[in-house]
Amino acid sequence: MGLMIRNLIVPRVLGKTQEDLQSAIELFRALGATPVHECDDGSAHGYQLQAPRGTVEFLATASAPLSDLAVEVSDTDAAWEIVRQRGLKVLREIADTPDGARFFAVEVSGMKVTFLTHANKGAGIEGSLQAQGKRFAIVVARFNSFITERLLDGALLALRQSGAANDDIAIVRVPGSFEIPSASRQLAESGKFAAIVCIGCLLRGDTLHYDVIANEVTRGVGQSAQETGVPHAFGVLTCDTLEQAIDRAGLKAGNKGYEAGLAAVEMASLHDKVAAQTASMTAGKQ
Ligand code: DLZ
Repeated sequence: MGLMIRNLIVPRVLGKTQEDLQSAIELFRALGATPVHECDDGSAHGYQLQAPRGTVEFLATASAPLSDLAVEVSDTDAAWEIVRQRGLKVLREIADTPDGARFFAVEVSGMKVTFLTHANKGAGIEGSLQAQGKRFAIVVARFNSFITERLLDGALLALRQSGAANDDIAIVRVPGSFEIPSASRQLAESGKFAAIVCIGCLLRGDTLHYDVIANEVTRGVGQSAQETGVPHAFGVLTCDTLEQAIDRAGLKAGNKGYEAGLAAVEMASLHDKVAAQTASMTAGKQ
């Protein structure tokens, strides 16, 4: 007969009017759910959201379940931040369970929802794209500013979309890519920034010493990252032609400044997580 089941839809009544659905819809969209279907048969209005995976769980228990809905997330702490910003009623504070899961529970539109991450099964630590409360510096070369200003726009967009406040983003301009490492090193050594985004554009046609400069900038930025411990994202284009650079600054090949901005946010988050994880490891073991 083949695969008969296509989808599991769990209807939940959250109120009598469409307004009663709003806070739940907004929360789930903020967490990445995609709206897939909206229906109205005159007596009910339905708004269907889709997550990458859905499972149904049948429970055998003497006690009532804690929640009406359980949502598995990739990062419980990041979801907790999103939920807290909305001032929802907290039913259970974020905590670890004895079997290694991490969870919390809130009430949204009268619905009790548990958010959880299952016990780490060796998947490893991963940074999240949460930049709230963190300070970032962007070092941008003026040389080939036609390109680097577009990369800067991309980096700013990535930082803001990840939650960084405008006041927490410092933009530092340097003459050319060659100057990026020394400026980023000074910023990193200040200890004020969670990560540095380096932006430049080297064109082979523009510089006789293209390879030498490209190698030096890459080495200098890497060295600054390794010796200061502050993550540096590399948004320095090394291209043969202007056309290639234009493609990488917002046209065919995306915007490398945007990608560098996201990498900076992720690495800043990972930096904190690794520090927290290693600090909590049992002393004396290696
Ligand atoms: C001098 C120079 C040249 C020829 N080409 C580039 C380039 O393609 N991209 C870039 O970012 N900078 C270039 N520069 C400037 C050098 O990076 C540096 O600013 C100057 O040599 C002054 O130290």
